[in-house]
Amino acid sequence: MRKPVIAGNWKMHKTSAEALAFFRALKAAKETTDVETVICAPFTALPALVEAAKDSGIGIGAQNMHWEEKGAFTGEISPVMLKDLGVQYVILGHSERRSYFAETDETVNKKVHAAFAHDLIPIVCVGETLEEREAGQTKQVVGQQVEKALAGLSSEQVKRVIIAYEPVWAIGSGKASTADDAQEVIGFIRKMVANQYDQQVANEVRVQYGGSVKPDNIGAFLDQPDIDGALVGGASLEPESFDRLVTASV
Ligand code: G2H
Repeated sequence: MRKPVIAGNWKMHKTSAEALAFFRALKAAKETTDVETVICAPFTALPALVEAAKDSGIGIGAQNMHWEEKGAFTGEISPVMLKDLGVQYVILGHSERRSYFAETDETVNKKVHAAFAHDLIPIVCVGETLEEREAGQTKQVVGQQVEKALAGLSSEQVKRVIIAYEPVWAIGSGKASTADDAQEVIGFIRKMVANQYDQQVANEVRVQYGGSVKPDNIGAFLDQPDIDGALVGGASLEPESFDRLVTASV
């Protein structure tokens, strides 16, 4: 049985004070143990959130990191620095990073390895653009992203990865994928993992859907056999809404 993961991706929203106010107002997310809940916040809000979330059962994640431990990389944050803060998760390869900050499958793969080297759980984002979908290339594109992101990982590591399938056209657009379409792609991802590793690894790896998930559509995604939760942007910014996402996932 795979435990669903609901992860909020706050993107470039909230100061430390706003993050703390959000955290204090959470209710259901602090009470449930049936769903793994994670908040991925801007770097600057992470220390306050990690402190506030101690013993709450809610995990805290970053939204990116460099793959090197240290060095001349102005403006970057390393896995060692995240670990030092007490962060447990890190989003890697989000489509906004791929399209605005030149993230590639190769850099995502380096970061995934670095995450495991420092005991951070990677939430690896993949997804096709509208153009690719309309050209019938969804599975080819997503398959290649998954294969390259996971290259060189052991079976035990792949079991711990969280993959987030986020069709680019559904992100922040208010136009979510249908649950059936998301299931088709996520089922395909799981089959790919079974072919490349084995059925047991495929049974354990968790694959989320992301892209315009809201409290009133999350249930349809979680009813699908292969969808193990959601990576949520806009609807994760208000505590009431985050609580409703978690409640709807139990
Ligand atoms: C996709 C998602 C969060 P939103 O980026 O990763 O954002 O839920 O706002 O579409």
